[in-house]
Amino acid sequence: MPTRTPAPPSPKPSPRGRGSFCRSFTRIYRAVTISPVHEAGSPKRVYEAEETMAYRNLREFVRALETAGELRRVAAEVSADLEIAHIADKVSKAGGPALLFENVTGFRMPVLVNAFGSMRRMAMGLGVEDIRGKEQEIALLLNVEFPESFRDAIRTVWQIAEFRKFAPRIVQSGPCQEIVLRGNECSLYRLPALKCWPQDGGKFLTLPIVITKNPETGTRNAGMYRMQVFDETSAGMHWHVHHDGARNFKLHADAGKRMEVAVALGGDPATIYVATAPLPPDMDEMIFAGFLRHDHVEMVKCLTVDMEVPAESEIVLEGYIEPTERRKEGPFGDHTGYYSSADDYPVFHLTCMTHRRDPIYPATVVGKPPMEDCYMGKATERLFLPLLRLMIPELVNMNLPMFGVFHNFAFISIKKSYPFQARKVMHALWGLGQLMLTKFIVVVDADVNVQDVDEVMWRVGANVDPKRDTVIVEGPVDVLDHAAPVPCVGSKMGIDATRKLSEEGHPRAWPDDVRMDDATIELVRKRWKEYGIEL
Ligand SMILES: Cc1cc2nc3c(=O)[nH]c(=O)nc-3n(C[C@H](O)[C@H](O)[C@H](O)COP(=O)(O)O)c2cc1C
Ligand SMILES: [Mn+2]
Repeated sequence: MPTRTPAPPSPKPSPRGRGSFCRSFTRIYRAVTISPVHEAGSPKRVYEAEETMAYRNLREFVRALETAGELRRVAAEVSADLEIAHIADKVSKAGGPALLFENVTGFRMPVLVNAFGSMRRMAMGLGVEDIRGKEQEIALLLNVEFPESFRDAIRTVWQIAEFRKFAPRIVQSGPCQEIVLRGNECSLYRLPALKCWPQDGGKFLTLPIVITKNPETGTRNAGMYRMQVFDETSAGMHWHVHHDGARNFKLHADAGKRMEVAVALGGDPATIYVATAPLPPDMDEMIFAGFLRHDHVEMVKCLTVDMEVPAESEIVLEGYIEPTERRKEGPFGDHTGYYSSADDYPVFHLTCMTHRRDPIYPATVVGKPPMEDCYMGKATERLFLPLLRLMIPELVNMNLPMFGVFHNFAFISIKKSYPFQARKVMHALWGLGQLMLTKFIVVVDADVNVQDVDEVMWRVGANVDPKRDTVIVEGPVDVLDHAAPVPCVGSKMGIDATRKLSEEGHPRAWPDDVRMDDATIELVRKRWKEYGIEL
């Protein structure tokens, strides 16, 4: 086991030497005109995408966080066994900063947690001050829905070609391979993996970018799946059956083939984020990372497997999974706020470990929401909304509230123009990627602010006749849903809280919302000072 050194390294300046806050790519988009789909009918508005900045690697992001007052270095000696997790939980719940633990008992590597643990830090990770900047950029890219002219359509195709331009680039060498460990030297015990909660089955890698390939097409997939450290060279691979990693594994296993896997720890923040993003199967997350960064992700070839990893990763684990081998993984204090119980999962075998000379070990701690993963989920809510509008044009807005841990609740607003349209939208969502797992979908009208949970619940209370306006379906549910009687199989509820039409079984007139008239609002506004009331 490596010995601890008193002064773990601060991140060094980027090797490219483009200034202290090296921007690997800076680009100001021209002012462009978009017609936001969710405001159909409103005048066209000019959208000027903000200047975007990509980080080259994790250490550059750490430095930017520190400069922005968003990171605290902890010099006191702390244990990777529960202590870091409890500190992270307290800080996360208090809305505190990212934490870099520089002195972890028994380890040389500093441990970074909570780097994405606020909307600001999540946005910073994607190179913007506000995540809505990225949402609009994607809306613009995908503005294929109602191209108003042939020119619009051409522009769209061009923009999608632009997207594909950001495929990763293979480079000959990368800092993630500065140190190469094979044979006896190669051990998972070198990593300060965290034990997060008292009943956890062991120590887990909690922020790994797990890279696999579809054996038939060769397409790469990057997904984030926790890995339980079993011993020096093996770890559990906790990919849920509904996720692409599991799908790629099944393709190997069905053919009786051993599967090669590469795991990257660290990398630039966009590359870490995309491993959590629910892209359709067979879409390489690294292209999406390139798009988000406005720059290619550079990848290097692994040394013992035929895979590539982001060259700027902090640490890389190379290995394989046998088609039939399974081992009990868990329990694990999960992001639902409950323990997920132990179950059989495939086993990753380590063949080689490479890392930077002075690696930072990235981790996250999940538990009762809100925690760091919730901000990553919120980024997904924003970035994927424009994509959903391509398939569900009446969709106005979406709130996946943090307390719903992304598969329990979706609050959806729609522009309703025909009977049972809310139901059509529910079924569409239950048919779309990971949204298929949503346990409760609440649909409201376009004028309701779905981000205001009180308002949504007020409309549910007021607008729903439970017998008429709810629908219960059966289907696949999240692996982590412990309320489902059978794992992965259960029921889901849709609640239609829109104004009802007569064809929907509501022959009575629907009342108007209580609202003041414009003349009185204006009168009161003008006379406000006279009243002497301070608000
Ligand atoms: C911190 C964190 C931990 C996660 N852990 C797991 C996990 O252990 N297993 C899993 O299947 N998904 C996990 N996820 C969710 C997946 O990363 C996410 O659904 C992703 O879209 C899967 O990618 P894929 O569709 O390419 O497989 C986790 C997400 C986050 C943010
Ligand atoms: Mn995927």
